[in-house]
Amino acid sequence: MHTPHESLGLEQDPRYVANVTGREGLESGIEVSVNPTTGEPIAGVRLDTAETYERTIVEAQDSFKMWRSVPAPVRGEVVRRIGEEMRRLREPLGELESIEVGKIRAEGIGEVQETIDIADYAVGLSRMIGGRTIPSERPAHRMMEQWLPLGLVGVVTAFNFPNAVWGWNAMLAAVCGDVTIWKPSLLAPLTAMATNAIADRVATEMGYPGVFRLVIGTDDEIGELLIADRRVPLISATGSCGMGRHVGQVVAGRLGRCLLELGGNNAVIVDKDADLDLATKSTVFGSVGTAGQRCTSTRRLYVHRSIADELVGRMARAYETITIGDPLAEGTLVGPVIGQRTVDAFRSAIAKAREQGGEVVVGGEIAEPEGLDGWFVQPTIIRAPASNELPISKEETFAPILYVFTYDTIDEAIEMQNSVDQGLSSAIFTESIRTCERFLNPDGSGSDCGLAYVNLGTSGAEIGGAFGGEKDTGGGREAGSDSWKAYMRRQSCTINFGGELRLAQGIRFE
Ligand code: UN1
Repeated sequence: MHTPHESLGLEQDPRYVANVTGREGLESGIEVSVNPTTGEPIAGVRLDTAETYERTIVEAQDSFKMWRSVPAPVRGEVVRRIGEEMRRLREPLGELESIEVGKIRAEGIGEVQETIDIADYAVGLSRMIGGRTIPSERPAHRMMEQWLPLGLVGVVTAFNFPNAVWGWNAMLAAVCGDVTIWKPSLLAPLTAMATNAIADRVATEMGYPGVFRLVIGTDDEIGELLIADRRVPLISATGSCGMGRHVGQVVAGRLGRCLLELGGNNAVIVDKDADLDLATKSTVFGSVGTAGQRCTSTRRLYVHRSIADELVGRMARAYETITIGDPLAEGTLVGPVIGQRTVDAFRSAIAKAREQGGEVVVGGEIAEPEGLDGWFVQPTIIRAPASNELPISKEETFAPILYVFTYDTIDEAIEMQNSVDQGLSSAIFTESIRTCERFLNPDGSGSDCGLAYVNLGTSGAEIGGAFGGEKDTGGGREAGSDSWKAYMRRQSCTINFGGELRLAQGIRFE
């Protein structure tokens, strides 16, 4: 139905296999990317092998030696041009995301915008990476710290943000002097190829080939090689908690560095004095946006008892008006989920919720938009039983299901919101400064998540803040603030510019 736009140059990529039937399979070394809207194959991708992986890493080590000696502001200039090229190709690239992962057009384009934003940020950073000067306890000594390029950065991404999550990592890594080895999800290899090709082409034209590298392969083969590779000092991985636990252990086993951005199970609290209009609109976007397939999607809603029926009624009415269908069609708000496994997980979660006493308020079924044979589900709201016991809500199901709970006191609401294993994003709607500050209490007794929003939903972070979460979310931070430090190594330098040996701690050794 839709094909990737020719301006993306996919046809020129030697990995690209046009005219696939969908039956190629892994034995042939070709992975077929499938359009989740129609279930039809889009194109195939020739997979990397242990051999091509090895070659990539060996070559990347040479690229790193070249790149690290390029002054940081010049590296920033390369990133600036990459950002410009992303601007130029924002629409076709965003549309490719719609075709390959089913995001609605606005969200596909918005994701590329997120890469553009982080590129802009990285350009500024390239002139600001600095170290501190620290007073020395000894006369005629200077202490300072400097930040040095780290080396090869392995970036493992999930299907749901096949462009921006790479951008957060690769744009920062590039200005920091590192070479990126990107292993994208096999559910979104075409977006990755198109994205990486833009960066690689710009850098190569400017005389810096090989800074942005892509390895496409299975988790079992290429993923395992990458995470176990001592030549790759940092692995930045996005995906499920289970995946992160494995990656974390393998990387720790070789004393490498890990940046993990794993599952979320994000909640919104709506207090009695909230602006319900704002709370409704924000929570609908948070829970059904990207068909509930963001790590930041809203999965739980805690509502003050006095307004619970009113808010759930408004939400249900909003859900009923949502157009589910072709993500590229005007007016569609919810596209397909990524595949049959998600449909199965959706069904199983709803069955469990029912068994556990949950009541389906709206949705709960497979959706069948006319003429489309892909994987669609209805955005769903489930009310927990009066006991608030609904064990399934502690799990992250990557689908548009929202569980609703009722509370009486804000302390109770915060406790429930913090009662899950994951700690990515959280939000509260209130007009009260006391409630707001209770949620953000600097003593740490409020939200236990890496992201906390007031009068905003749980998804849709700007790149300027550090992005990531606590507990089983993995603790990593990407994008803005001082996240760049993960991509560099710190060196504490002490210079004696006097003529005498002076030992620290006043030790005399004469
Ligand atoms: C993700 O789902 O892995 O905050 C990333 C957001 C986006 C990023 C989501 N800026 O929802």
